[in-house]
Amino acid sequence: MHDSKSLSRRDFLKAGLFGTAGLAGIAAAAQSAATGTAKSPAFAPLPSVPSQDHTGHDLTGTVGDVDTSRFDPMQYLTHFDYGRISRLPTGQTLREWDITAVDAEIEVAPGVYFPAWTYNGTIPGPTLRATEGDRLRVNFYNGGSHPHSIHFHGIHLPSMDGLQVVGSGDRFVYEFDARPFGLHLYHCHVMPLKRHIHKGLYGTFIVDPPGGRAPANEMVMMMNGFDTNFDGENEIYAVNTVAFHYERHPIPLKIGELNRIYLVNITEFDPINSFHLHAGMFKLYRTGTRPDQWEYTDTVMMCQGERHVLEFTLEYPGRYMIHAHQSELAELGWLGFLEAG
Ligand SMILES: [Cu+2]
Repeated sequence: MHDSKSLSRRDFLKAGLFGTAGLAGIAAAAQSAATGTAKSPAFAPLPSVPSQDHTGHDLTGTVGDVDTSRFDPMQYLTHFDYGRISRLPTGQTLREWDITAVDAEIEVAPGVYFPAWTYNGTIPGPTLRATEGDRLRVNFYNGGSHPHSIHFHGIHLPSMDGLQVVGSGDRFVYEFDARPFGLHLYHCHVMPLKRHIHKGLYGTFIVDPPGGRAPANEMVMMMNGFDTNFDGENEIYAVNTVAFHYERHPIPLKIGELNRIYLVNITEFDPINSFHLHAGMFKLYRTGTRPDQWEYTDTVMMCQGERHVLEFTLEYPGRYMIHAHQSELAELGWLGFLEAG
């Protein structure tokens, strides 16, 4: 066992009880422990009585907030990028996007910055959305310091699959038709893959069925994690990057309205992640490719790269907890609330 592990894993977000300074202190401490250059950090011991929320849940969450002017998880949740739309001479719809790989500092918990590689400056990158049969053109520019690519899931020519390395300062145009409909994703596919993915090069890619899906309140949730001290394990987990963000800011939903979550697992280092809804059940459409096939459950386990469409309606007013059902992941940031009213 590595010394830094005992510091970096379970202790990490617990320090959040003491706010930004404590959390940053632990991050710095874990970093120095990993490099073996510094002494023990100055951080406060855990309190003997944990704080609780109004439902009686013990809270291990963070204090304060991230700078939402740079990335607002609440906005990301419901923002879909349909691209620049035009029509080809054949009548086919063309959707075009410009995507730039760029190195950036990303705030993954209040006061904790992660030296990331991103698509268009955020983690996740933009949620790209098209309809089955559209022609897609993605103008990729690698403005980052390392070689990258974009690998899209779905059916297309192998030459458009993102295995070709795009060097720093180089460009590549990915062009293919959107198929099949379902919930897909895109991510960098340059080796070492683990490193390129966990650094933040990924986003959600939705292909709608030709007739669309039933009207619903739609949300995108990418389950992700961050190895803030580069020891090969995540210290922070979240949906949509910021630990505990939807715990501090419950997602407002309407009673009786159909909700649809596009749920993607891109967590690196852990073999699985999971999603659990409290006090409700959802229809689970695996990969979103078969509207006639679903299962009815309240928990789903997902390997890295798996994604599912979840549909549900909430009957009662109040806060419904959502979290990873692996307790450790929940305690390290993957926990939030839906607020029905
Ligand atoms: Cu890369």
